[in-house]
Amino acid sequence: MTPALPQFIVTSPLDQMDVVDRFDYNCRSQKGFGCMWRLLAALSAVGLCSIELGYAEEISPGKPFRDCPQCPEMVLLPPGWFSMGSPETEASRQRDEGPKHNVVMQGNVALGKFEVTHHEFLAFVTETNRKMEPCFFDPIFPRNGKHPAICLTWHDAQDYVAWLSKKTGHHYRLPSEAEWEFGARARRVPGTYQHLEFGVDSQDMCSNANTSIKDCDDGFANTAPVGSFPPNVFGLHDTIGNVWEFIEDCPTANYEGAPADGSVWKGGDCSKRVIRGAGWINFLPDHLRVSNRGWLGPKMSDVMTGFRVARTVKK
Ligand SMILES: [Ca+2]
Ligand SMILES: [Ca+2]
Repeated sequence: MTPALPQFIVTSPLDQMDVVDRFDYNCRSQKGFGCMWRLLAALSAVGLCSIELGYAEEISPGKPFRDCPQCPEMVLLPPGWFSMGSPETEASRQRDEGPKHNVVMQGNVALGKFEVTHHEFLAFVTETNRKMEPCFFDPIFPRNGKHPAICLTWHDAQDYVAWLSKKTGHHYRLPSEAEWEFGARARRVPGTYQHLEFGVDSQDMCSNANTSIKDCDDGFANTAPVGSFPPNVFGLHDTIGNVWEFIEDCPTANYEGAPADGSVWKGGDCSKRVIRGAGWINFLPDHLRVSNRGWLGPKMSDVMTGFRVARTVKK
């Protein structure tokens, strides 16, 4: 019988020292196998060892998978908790980013490793003979099939995930806002600022994300092929920059009453939908902070907004 997944606690953004510190704290009053299991799970979460996590499907954090040849590549997020939102002292902070609150993630959601590409979305458009805006086929700048899909609406994204679910038999959907922020907060370099994925240094951002920062050159004037920049600790690319990403949730005035379990918040102004992560057209520091929340009408589309998929993983 596979032991139940231990409830270890890591912070996200996380690094190896975070995990070791938390392990020490969690195990201070425990001894024996339970404590060792916590350590193995913690080390597995940061890629230092591999253990069977007890999922009904053979999926584990850090190992990308794909459910069909046309499907987006996915990465399972590890269990853990994080502090969602921004502190009141953060530069350019907006009121809808608070209050900061802890969110516990159960390790049962995978996110797209990349933003959905034009080629991936085109498979859906072609198979279903879907009518799209001309801009979807011919944007105002050069791009190829590996660039993120743009000029699509939140409803287009919803129909795409429904198509994926029917094709694969798995539950594809858009990420909740908490799932997206948890995935985006996994910093790549230990020691960088916790409220940003990469830090506030322009060169650091330029080396890790496609934006419109003016004082350095990230190599891309418009969208970039997905995965042109390094992944974060969870293995996700382009959470910050490249294109804004549609979220399942509706915008809210603040986080008062927000769920603490990573689920979609059933409320807010559903004449709009949340978008996160900013894009190739944005500058530091306002929109490129990982806490920043944007919105777009569900029937609106533009050359700056795309999405990444989420998929529920059975445990
Ligand atoms: Ca750029
Ligand atoms: Ca993005």
